[in-house]
Amino acid sequence: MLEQTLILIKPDGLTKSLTGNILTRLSETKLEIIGAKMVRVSRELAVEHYGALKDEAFFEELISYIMGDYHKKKVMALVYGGEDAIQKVRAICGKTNPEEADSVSIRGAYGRITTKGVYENVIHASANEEDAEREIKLWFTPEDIIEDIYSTNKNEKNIKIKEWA
Ligand code: DAT
Ligand code: MG
Repeated sequence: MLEQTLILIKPDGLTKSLTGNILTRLSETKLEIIGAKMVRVSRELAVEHYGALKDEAFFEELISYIMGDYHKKKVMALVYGGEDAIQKVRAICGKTNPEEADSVSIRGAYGRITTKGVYENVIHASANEEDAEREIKLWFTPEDIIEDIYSTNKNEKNIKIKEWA
């Protein structure tokens, strides 16, 4: 099935200069990059993204980690699209726990668990279709993405946006 999936190169991935390595690994999937940007993650965005985990003991550490409190304060957000994009990307990322992830997967090769118990697993990838749609709509506007799979509305309102001076 034609799908889109959200990928985040997390702050540890950027601090460790792994962007090139991770994008090279992802290119093995033969999927297309259809959106890409650098994001400074606000607490609101972090909490919304990981909302399903809010009752977990590790939640606050997870929010600090994705906001870049332990690394560079930035994340690279990408949307990849193509046949079975969600599973193809998840497979190459490896398991959530970097110690359990296959050692040739991205998380297995580059991730670690800190002494505080934070899974620094360098990459996020949407887990299923429902998460993918929610996450893509959270991190990107339709204008940021070069191929629509979700329906959009034409905005007739005159919204103030920043423009180059
Ligand atoms: P995934 O990122 O593989 O979709 P998830 O959605 O269950 O995994 O969890 C989101 C993130 O939360 C995960 O990338 C790392 C962190 N996390 C999950 N389980 C954890 C645990 N038991 N201890 C510490 N961090 C955990
Ligand atoms: Mg998940």
